[in-house]
Amino acid sequence: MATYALGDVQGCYQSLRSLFSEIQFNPKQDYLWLVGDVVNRGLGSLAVLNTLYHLQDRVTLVLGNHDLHLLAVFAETAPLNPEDTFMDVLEHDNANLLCTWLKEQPLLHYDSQFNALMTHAGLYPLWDLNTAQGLAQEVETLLRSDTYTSFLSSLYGNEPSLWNAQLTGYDRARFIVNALTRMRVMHSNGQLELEYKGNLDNCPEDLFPWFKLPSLLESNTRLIFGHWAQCVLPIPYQNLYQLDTGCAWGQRLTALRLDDGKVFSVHSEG
Ligand SMILES: [Mn+2]
Repeated sequence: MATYALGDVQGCYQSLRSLFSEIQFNPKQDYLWLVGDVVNRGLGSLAVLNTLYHLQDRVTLVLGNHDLHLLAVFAETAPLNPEDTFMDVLEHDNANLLCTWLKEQPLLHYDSQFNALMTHAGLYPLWDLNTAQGLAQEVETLLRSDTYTSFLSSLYGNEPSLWNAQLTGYDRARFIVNALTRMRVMHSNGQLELEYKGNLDNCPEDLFPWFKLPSLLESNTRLIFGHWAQCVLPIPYQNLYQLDTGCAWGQRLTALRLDDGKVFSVHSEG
């Protein structure tokens, strides 16, 4: 029995199969964690989602920005973008089943046995573990509510950019979602800059990768995330495990075996 955390799959079904083979994944014994963005960009979003749905007792998935975008498009609260590749999900008879399941997934997972925290984009520096858990639950409650389409329609936008515990309503929810699923760099005061999507070397001097600011996470807690393929870090880098190794961009799909820290990866096969 082993537990594997996988980086951003982004609809790359053949790569997922290849990684399953590499880790000799046994669905009767092993468990999978996924850092989110399981769909979009690759050509197999439906097959990936179907696979995870059928493995669901074995799967712990935190939602990424692309997963939320699929939910918003399915709910007809956001337009399909030209580069979106999840039409296969939207057009399938099981679209409702798959999207309903996806909608019930968390935005944050913490496991005390592994002392590991997983989110899509990382941990916002002004939040400790307890705070982040509570805030993620606020969004999960909205996603599971009867008014979730209204929430999804309010999701898009970069403001507010700075956390304030007094935020309320959809502004509060939008900040939480942006911090958990879209964050890459920020100003030193914690103000998110969501437009910078480049690599670490070209990061403007007045901006900092989120993990360069002092963290409120205990240093022995492992932080597992993805989202930023251009942020190339050793695995691990201190207590950070950046697992997005650019599968959607023709690079690699990576898995971390939580039990012993061994890292596996395969070349992207789309
Ligand atoms: Mn992402």
